[in-house]
Amino acid sequence: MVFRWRDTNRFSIVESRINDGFAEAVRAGLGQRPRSIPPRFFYDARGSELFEKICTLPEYYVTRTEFAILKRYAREFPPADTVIEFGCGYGAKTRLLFEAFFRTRRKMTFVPVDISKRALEEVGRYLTDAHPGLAVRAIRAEFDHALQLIPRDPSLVLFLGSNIGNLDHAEAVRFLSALRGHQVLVGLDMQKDPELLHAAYDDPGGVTAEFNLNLLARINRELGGDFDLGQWKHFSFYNAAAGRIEMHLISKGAQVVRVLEETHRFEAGECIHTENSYKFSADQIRAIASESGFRLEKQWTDEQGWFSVVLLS
Ligand code: AVI
Repeated sequence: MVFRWRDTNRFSIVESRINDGFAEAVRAGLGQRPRSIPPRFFYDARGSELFEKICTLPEYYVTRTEFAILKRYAREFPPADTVIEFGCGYGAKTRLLFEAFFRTRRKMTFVPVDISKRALEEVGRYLTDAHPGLAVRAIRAEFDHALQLIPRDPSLVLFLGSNIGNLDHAEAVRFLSALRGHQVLVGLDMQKDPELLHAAYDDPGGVTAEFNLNLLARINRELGGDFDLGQWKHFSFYNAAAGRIEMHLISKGAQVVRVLEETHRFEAGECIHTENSYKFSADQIRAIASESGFRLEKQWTDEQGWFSVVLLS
């Protein structure tokens, strides 16, 4: 008999307020100076696909470095009846972690949070198939909104993949503060040679450029915009003073764009700021932990010190 995970009671999915506010964010972001659109809007179906591709690029050391740390130290992570994960994606890390968790446990609940329904279903299918003692209660929602939907019982929360790096300091503290009472495993990208950072966010094959430009394509698709993608250029650089990679879209020439029945004029070289990706120092990690009301329990890193996984409790 073919195992049909959908027929079991071990997988459920709730969806809530997906892509709430895209039109409002674009209208506000293009209306302000400097112009900016929050990075959470990168992830429509095409954007999620491109991000998966970025994760496999040789230049994007982030994914494989974190994966190696998780693989090496998974047995040291604290056991919990319930594991919640913000941003599970297609779950390669999660699969690895549950292999380790189920060495010592027979029953667990997993609450993955993501905006991609396909990703949640794939993770759910794989994990319930692999672990008969696992129930998956997926939440399809933006992270901020999902904070109100996750279980309150003390759980292990996974916030991996340097997702915390896309929040500024105040946002990161606010997000982590809302998780007090749980133990939180956070993956943070460390400050390092800017050459490595530049390559990771501007790969020669142009995948990151396409990922960035897809935001304009998405505005065209969903909000009836008329951005000419050939007139825009991906630009990223490491802002050492702020400790972050910045991604921008730069107008190649003077142009007029219509979005949501409004006209926007761009001069050559004018840009739209689309993402910050913070890179951390040991001191900054300690500061974020204590400002959020957590103790920095443990820290694991790779041999080069490029990436850290920390346990906050
Ligand atoms: C999802 N996030 C952690 C990625 C990062 O590295 O900031 C998004 C990304 N942007 C460009 N490349 C990858």
